[in-house]
Amino acid sequence: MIDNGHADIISKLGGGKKLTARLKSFTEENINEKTVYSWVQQGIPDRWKIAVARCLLEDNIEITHYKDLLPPGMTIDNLTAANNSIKIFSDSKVLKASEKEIISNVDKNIVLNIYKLMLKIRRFEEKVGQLYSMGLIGGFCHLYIGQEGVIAGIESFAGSEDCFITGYRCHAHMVSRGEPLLNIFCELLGKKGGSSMAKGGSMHLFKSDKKFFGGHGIVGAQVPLGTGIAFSNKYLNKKAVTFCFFGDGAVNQGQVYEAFNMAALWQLPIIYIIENNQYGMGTSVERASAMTELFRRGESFGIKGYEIDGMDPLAVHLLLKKIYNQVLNEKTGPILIEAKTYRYRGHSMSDPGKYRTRQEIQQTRENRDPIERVKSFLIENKIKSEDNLKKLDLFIKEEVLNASEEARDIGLPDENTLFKDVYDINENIK
Ligand SMILES: Cc1ncc(C[n+]2csc(CCOP(=O)(O)OP(=O)(O)O)c2C)c(N)n1
Ligand SMILES: [Mg+2]
Repeated sequence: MIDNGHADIISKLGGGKKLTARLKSFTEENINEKTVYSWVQQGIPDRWKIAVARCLLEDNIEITHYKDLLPPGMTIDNLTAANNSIKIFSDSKVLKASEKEIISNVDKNIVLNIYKLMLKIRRFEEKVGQLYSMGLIGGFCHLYIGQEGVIAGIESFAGSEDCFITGYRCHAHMVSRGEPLLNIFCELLGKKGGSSMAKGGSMHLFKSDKKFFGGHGIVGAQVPLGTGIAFSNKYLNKKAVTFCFFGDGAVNQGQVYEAFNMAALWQLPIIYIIENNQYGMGTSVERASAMTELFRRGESFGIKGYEIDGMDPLAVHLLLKKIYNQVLNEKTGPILIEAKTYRYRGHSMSDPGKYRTRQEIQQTRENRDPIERVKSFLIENKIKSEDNLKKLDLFIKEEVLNASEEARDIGLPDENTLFKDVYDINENIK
């Protein structure tokens, strides 16, 4: 019987004290006993109804009489089905690692490798920016400067069989997969020896033998494509995780959710990584997204989500490595990561940048820069001296400069390769 209060339900669930503890463990909310007791008279408020319905369900208590516990559109069948397969309450959460945890758990060589990779990416991208300004690179060009911590943290534990796919901001992913800088410069400059035979350019870097599947210009398209790669790995019994990167703008594309559904349904080995740099082409997340906790966007498919500070590459290494191992070995199915990051340069090289202040960029650079962060870690923990790190920077700068000079001296591709590998609707692939 239901009147205004829910005394009956609360007593069936063992009383207010027991129910309070149970709701706390479900939801991590600090609900107090007095509040739960007040429901005896006042009824259970809407926001707690599903949690209570779930308790009834778990205790095999008939809930048909308590239909008013369910929100509009939800039937008892829905609830039962959800309880048997996916969780109603996602375990999505924000991940954090303290300096102490990092010091005791991350190997020094890994810290150094992460630093080297980030520096290589940054110096490479700075050079690309220069070459673009000199008119040597055609088409669109999107730099990754500021976001290096995300890819470097992930690359530090990824295996050579794991697959990577991203959007058009893809130079860093190609560098991190180990493609020689010379080949990437050649691709950007449209020269012979370019990674995509000089036909892809900045947005379409691709190297399947390094398990890097692009470089895609259509916002969000990499999500169903990456999901397909993960499907293939599962179908062929390959032990590999797919890392599928996309932006905070792409997360609002419909195709992302179609892909999430399939990935969850088929329990595919994929980690989706939203690189939330806070802006699309010029629109902030707050202006573009109705729900800004992007790591929770997979919840309705039962995909667990985690937010992480993408400007803290050592935390990315430590915390995501555990999740990666679960996906790889325990076959947990898809996971969604939101890496909070920031790009210092414009959306592309032709962005006037009027949608944010210089001060915002400067403050992020000064306080959150991933390279400076790891540099301080290396020095403070006496892994490398400041002098050592200066030398390393000079070495990397020279490596980048040499590759770029060499690429500039290389000729254009032969004319007869121009139409090779190009899809022709009449003659298929030439
Ligand atoms: C389907 C589609 N719509 C629009 C565009 C134009 N466009 C290119 S990049 C971009 C913003 C994407 O932002 P985000 O996903 O946050 O990635 P970011 O550039 O920040 O890395 C838009 C709207 C496109 N390329 N494809
Ligand atoms: Mg963005």
